[in-house]
Amino acid sequence: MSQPTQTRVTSELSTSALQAQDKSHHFHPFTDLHSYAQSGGRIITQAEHVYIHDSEGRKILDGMSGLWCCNLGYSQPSIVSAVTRQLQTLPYYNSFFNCSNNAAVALANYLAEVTPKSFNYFFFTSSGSEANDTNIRFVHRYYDLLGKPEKKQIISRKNAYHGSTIAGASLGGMDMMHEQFIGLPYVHHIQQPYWYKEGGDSDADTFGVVAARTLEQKIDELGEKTVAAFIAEPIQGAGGVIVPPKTYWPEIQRICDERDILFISDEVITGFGRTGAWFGCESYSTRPDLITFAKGITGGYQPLGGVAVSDRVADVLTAGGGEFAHGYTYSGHPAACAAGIATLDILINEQVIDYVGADIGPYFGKCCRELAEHPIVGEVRTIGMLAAFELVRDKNARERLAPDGQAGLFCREAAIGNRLMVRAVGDTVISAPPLICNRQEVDLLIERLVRALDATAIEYGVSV
Ligand code: PXG
Repeated sequence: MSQPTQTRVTSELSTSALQAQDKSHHFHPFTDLHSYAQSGGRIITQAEHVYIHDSEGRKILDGMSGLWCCNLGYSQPSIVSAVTRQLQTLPYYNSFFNCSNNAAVALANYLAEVTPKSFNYFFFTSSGSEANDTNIRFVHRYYDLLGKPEKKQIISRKNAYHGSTIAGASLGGMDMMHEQFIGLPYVHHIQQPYWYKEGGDSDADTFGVVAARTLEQKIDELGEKTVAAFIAEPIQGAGGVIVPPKTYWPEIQRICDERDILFISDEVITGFGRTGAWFGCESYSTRPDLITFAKGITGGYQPLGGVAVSDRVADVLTAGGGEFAHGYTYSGHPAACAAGIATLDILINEQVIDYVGADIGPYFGKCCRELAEHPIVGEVRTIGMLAAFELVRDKNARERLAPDGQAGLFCREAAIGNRLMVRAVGDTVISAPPLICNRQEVDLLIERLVRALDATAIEYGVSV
């Protein structure tokens, strides 16, 4: 092997040198690999509290909590020391072959306290995608053990996001992803509850019921005897922060109650306080049988995901004989679990979830909803610390700006230019700031977002 010629201490490199090395050797997720290889990207070098810094020395307010995960911001020394202590004591051991470790035991017990009452068993993974693969394995195993092996089909929704492994992407309903691989044949997609885009002339509440009933129709079409589960995010995150009409979830729950299917609530984004409750299913009073979690469980400090298993499912899994032939090297990784425990400690000791539910969430929601007055904003959707802004040319006609998707990207770039990180999903600008933001930080977020919206309106010839 030849001696390395380049320095590995990348913090000493200039931005252009870092960009050159990055675009030459690093393939990025969800990125145009051709254009990235030409242009390179933005290098983030450090972060503190609710701010990230780039290699050009710009301090950017993080309106996306990293990627919906750094819910407690970037300065939590107790998580760092919990992980450090764990790495010094037991950096790794597996959870296979009848072994366990203190951190995984403690986290599973802790989760039994904070999840809805009927959830008492937890399976750990390293990501939300792996957790949804695990869900499919649990669901199929559950019905096999019940002597109903023909129940294999899973119903999901168009424009859902459930991860990027083959199973996660199959469960997801993103057209762009499905165009690039062959989805699992037993996964089917129904209408999403996206009133603003698909509601037509009907009012939101009527549309909510119509969208929910497509689940009932799909169960009938496939045959209830063959359907195993329905999976959904309480609020579609990557799909554009789609807060459903208030009629939607009660109707879905009614259908799940009446039919012999399991309901999986994918709470990778909505779990651990994002909506102002511990879990999104509590915000909407639904009763899932399985909950997918990841992201917020460690505030992004370690990769950790998993599945919360309700008594209904766990009783069958533990009663049946035979090995459950599924698991990952890093299931129950001690350092990741230590980060999870320290994160739950902060959520509880600092009453973060009450703060989101009763204080900063309503304040953030109010400030965001005021932007519905902006000439380029057709609709604002919020819940807890989640918000979506639909960019339009004509509010009354819900007419989009042309070409589709460009204004969202323009607005995102304008926001970054104003030192605010947000995300664009087509022409929907979305924000999911850290749960620990104070009111001044929310005000700053709104101020910078308004500047970006103004710039977008000017660029697209909508008078401000
Ligand atoms: N389910 C949901 C609801 C998610 O939001 C996953 C599963 C997959 O988790 P992992 O840890 O495997 O990434 C997610 C992840 C975006 C974006 O563009 C959203 C996610 C991931 C990457 C990008 O908004 N959500």
